[in-house]
Amino acid sequence: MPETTAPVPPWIPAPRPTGSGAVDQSVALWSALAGLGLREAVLAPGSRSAPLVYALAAGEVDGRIRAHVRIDERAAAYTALGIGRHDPARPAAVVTTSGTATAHLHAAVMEAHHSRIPLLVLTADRPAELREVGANQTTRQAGLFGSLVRLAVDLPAPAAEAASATELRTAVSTAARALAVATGEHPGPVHLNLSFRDPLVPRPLPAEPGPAPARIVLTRRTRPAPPTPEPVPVDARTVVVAGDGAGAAAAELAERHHLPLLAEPMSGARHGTTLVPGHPALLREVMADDRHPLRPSRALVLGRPTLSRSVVGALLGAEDVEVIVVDPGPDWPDVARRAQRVVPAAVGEETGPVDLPARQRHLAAWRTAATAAAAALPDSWQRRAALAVWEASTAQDVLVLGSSSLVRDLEQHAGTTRARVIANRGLAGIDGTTAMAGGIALAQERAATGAPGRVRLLVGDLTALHDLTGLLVGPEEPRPALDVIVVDDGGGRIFSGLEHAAAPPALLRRFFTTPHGADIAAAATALGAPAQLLPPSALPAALSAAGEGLRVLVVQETPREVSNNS
Ligand SMILES: Cc1ncc(C[n+]2csc(CCOP(=O)(O)OP(=O)(O)O)c2C)c(N)n1
Repeated sequence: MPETTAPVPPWIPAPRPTGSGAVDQSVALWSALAGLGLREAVLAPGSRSAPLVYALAAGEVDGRIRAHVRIDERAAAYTALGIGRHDPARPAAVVTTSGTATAHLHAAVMEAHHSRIPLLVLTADRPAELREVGANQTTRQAGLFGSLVRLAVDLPAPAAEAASATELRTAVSTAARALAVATGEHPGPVHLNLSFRDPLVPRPLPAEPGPAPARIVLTRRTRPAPPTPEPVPVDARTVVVAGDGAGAAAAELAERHHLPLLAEPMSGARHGTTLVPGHPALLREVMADDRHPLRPSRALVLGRPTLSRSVVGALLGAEDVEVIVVDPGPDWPDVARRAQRVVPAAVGEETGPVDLPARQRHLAAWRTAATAAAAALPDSWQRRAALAVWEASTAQDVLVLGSSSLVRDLEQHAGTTRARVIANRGLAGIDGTTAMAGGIALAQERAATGAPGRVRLLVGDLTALHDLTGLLVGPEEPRPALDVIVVDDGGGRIFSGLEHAAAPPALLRRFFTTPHGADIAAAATALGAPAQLLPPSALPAALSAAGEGLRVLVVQETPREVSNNS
């Protein structure tokens, strides 16, 4: 079902009275959001949010917003986050009932804030007369997300039987503002706390429904224009660092000036002729030696680098390296607090004459030395599994990476890619990853004009176990077409590579590695996701086998029992 972009109407029809002010208001709200281009809503079951459910089926809204239902609110929120990640111009709404349900959205809201992903959070609440009096499932959820949201509105409940013209106009204008802010200059999450008074369901109308306005103005805010590039100095000893979200601009900048490109896997810039694959190990050597011939004197930083200490600490923290950050947002990355300039977008300006052959030799030296430094690192089956998934991903595909060692294996050892690579690097949580990838897969399928590329998720076993409910997609729900590849090495491998490796083995094992003994393939199967258990050698063939729907490939070095439950 490819998407179409309909023009935004200047107004929406006022909802036909439903006998419930809460449902009237919800119809107006969805109708406004649909008019402004919102296409997807992820809902978790609950009673207080019922008006929003009934309203989705109302004639004014029906068929314009696709609904997805998830039992776990965290999975619902991460699914919505994934939809917004796929196309930030088309964010999704997540809807919950009141009470503890709202707290389960917090992690996804945090990630959306730090990753600048639009996300519309709609929480249902009791009206003012039922707050702070011990009413069931009623808590202080207005403003719950604090400074993590770009906008928080606690909308009063409309009148019980019918929403007034002012109440409807307020809901519509608030929804329009929320969507505009979420997708505006500083994209991110917004929160509407919606109070609903009984009745929560449509009811037979009284004989004389009150007068309703014929139509309600729909505010459309102009999208922010892309920033104007500003000149930034470049010379032979400049490198380009591409972190999360850098995009192709980083690769273009590096290529135009023949500069070494140090690009993270999910930078959107892991391509081009100047990419230095395997840069982290080399950079450790380079930055440890003041007189190293490859030592840079300037770093242009695009996107937000988080993966390698050799980049974030050693390079960007070095006294002899001038740091220029290219970022349009107010929360630009500058962990070492050494950025001399921040520009919203950049165009390189050579500081002197360019000796092209010398620059090409310099670049070749970077690439050769990086390959040698990477080759000296110990091999692992986990790395080979990660590379198999990387190499299976073509330009039409999306590869979603969990947070942990696999993304670092790829940063160190993967080559170029034209696939879209996505990771929750906002806070690098191991939570919600499967649900987020599911959201991406749903959006990918909807946006495709032809056959959609395959969406694959690559995660460690703890990350997979942390979000098992991300696999729980009910039989009546649109099903994401997603391959979940779990590299199951019996716990968190990452900690053995950090300073904790020096801890007593029993302590490292129990408190950091966290062995679990869980049968992930069986758990996935129990949740309705077909699963296979396989050795690393069988992964390439399993990846190329035509996958349909949601399937889980659990890779173990020596599978406890090679099975095929699919
Ligand atoms: C929600 C959350 N809790 C804890 C962490 C800390 N953490 C980072 S990586 C990791 C272990 C991940 O293990 P696994 O998914 O098996 O990947 P591996 O390290 O084996 O590659 C943990 C617990 C986190 N990032 N997010």
